[in-house]
Amino acid sequence: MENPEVAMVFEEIADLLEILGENPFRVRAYRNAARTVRELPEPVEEIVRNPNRKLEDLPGIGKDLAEKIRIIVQTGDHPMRQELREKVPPGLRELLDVPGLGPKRAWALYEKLGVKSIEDLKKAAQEHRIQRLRGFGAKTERAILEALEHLEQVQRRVYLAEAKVFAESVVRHLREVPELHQIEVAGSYRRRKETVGDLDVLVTCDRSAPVMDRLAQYPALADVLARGDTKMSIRLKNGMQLDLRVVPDESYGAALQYFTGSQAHNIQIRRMAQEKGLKVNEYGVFRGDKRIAGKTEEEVYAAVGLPWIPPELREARGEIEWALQGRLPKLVELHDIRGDLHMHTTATDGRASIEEMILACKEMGYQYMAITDHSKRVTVAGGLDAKALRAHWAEIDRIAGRIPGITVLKGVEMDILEDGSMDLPDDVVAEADWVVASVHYGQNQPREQITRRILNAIKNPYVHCIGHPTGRLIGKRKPYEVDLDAVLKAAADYGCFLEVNAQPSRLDLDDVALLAARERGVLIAIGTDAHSIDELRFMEFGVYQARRGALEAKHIINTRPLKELLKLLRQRRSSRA
Ligand code: DGT
Ligand code: CA
Ligand code: CA
Ligand code: ZN
Repeated sequence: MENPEVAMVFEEIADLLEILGENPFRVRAYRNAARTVRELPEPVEEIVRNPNRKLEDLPGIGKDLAEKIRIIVQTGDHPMRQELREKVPPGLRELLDVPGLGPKRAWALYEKLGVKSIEDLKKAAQEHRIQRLRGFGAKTERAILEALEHLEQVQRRVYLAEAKVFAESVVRHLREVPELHQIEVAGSYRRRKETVGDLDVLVTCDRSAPVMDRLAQYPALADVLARGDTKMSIRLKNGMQLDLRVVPDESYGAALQYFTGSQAHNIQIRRMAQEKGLKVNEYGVFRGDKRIAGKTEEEVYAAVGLPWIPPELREARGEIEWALQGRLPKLVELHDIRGDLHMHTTATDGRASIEEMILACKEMGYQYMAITDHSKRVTVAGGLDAKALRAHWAEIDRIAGRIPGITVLKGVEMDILEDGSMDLPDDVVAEADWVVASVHYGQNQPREQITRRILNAIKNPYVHCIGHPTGRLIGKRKPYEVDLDAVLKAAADYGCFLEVNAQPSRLDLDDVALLAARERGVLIAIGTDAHSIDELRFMEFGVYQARRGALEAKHIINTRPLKELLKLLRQRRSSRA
């Protein structure tokens, strides 16, 4: 079983318990277990199988949860989930995906209006039956309708991080077939898009039957949807579809190019080919009936007069002009990153101690890192006031002092308050090496107000960087109404940095905003916002997003050696527009 499958069992248990109004601590324990398993760098199955390893060593996993994990891995499910499912109507759980609808409200809608699904919810809202309920009102009803629209647009797509687990494991699984030659996962996955609709697996082989037989044996398979000679489609246990296509070796490059997309990029490529009297399809590049290219992608691009274009750029956003002019960017790579500039510890809502985070960052090979716990406004996360923060920084210095080989910047993620002021006085943040300022409250303010708040932070020279600048949670919460163009302009004028928050559910700024930031000359900091050791590995997803924004190492401040980074931070503090 893949880790996301195990995690999904716990997530469902947590949701169902919550709907039933169970003790929040119990609910939280299952949620944490789901998160721990989901983020493990290795299959939890292997820990179960290895007699020398103990599940109980995982953070937050006690005896009871360990036993549940063993049962899930061995049987594919847990009886507790089945028992809970009998108590809660099947459609009710999906109501939790609607922003602003907590479990209490979902249950109330079910009891009072018989709402049992997203469909029912939509109908009830359209017929204005919700606003008459106690504790709801017309405003809530409107918000629900709006949220439903947003939900429809992004539904049925999974985060890149989850797609990656299945993409890698299916490749590993199929490589066992001796008849297999080449294999690659194309489509949006190869373009490293933030969410993936389905997986497009491309193979070349001696005979397709053994490859397809092997795919039918894939452990995460739920259903075979269709099987022909050259194409097979399956559904995975997480709901994602996977299409397998078998092509001859001489067409591999052409098929890879075709199925990587994007469709918009391919349309431009085909148009260029037509102008040269050529035809491009998934079998090759043809002049008349004669195939002139197709074995490799390089060949295909060369045939239409272009250098190879990195998949992350293939979105018809100007990459073909760049390629024609020989101006393709040299995209940033994961190994260019020298430090992580956003993370939390047990001082606030992180799950690892200062020492554990430092040792883990050292393990990642970083030259430096910044610890950025929350400021006091974030009461739910135990945010720190001036006094607590100073004590925390002293503690960081003390611990970092006995761990050589990595420089630890004393930082803070300071809230930008609802009225536009900062959560900490200037004289306090002046003592920090690195200050990220973020909006966590008042996210629904009108455009002008929320924009002014962020501009205030940009104008404050003690603030180095704006964290998750649009506040979106992919598929769950829309960005703030912020005027991004004004933010980019101010960031450029004042030399303030903007973040790519690398959490798979955030990836904020997004690729389009990053392209604009690049145009404006705004420098970017990639931070994982890690709340545990394992989340430090999210850096990879931040780098993919940066690549989709055409960013090079020079556009990203945490690719710089420590000395240069510190110089940049000093420059920012002495900046005036
Ligand atoms: P997704 O799966 O929604 O995240 O996005 P993609 O880009 O993976 O799209 P998908 O799976 O429908 O198709 C994979 C690629 O195959 C797509 O990027 C371009 C190519 N492709 C698929 N269908 C067509 C088509 O009808 N016309 C053209 N030109 N290309 C297509
Ligand atoms: Ca796809
Ligand atoms: Ca597809
Ligand atoms: Zn934050």
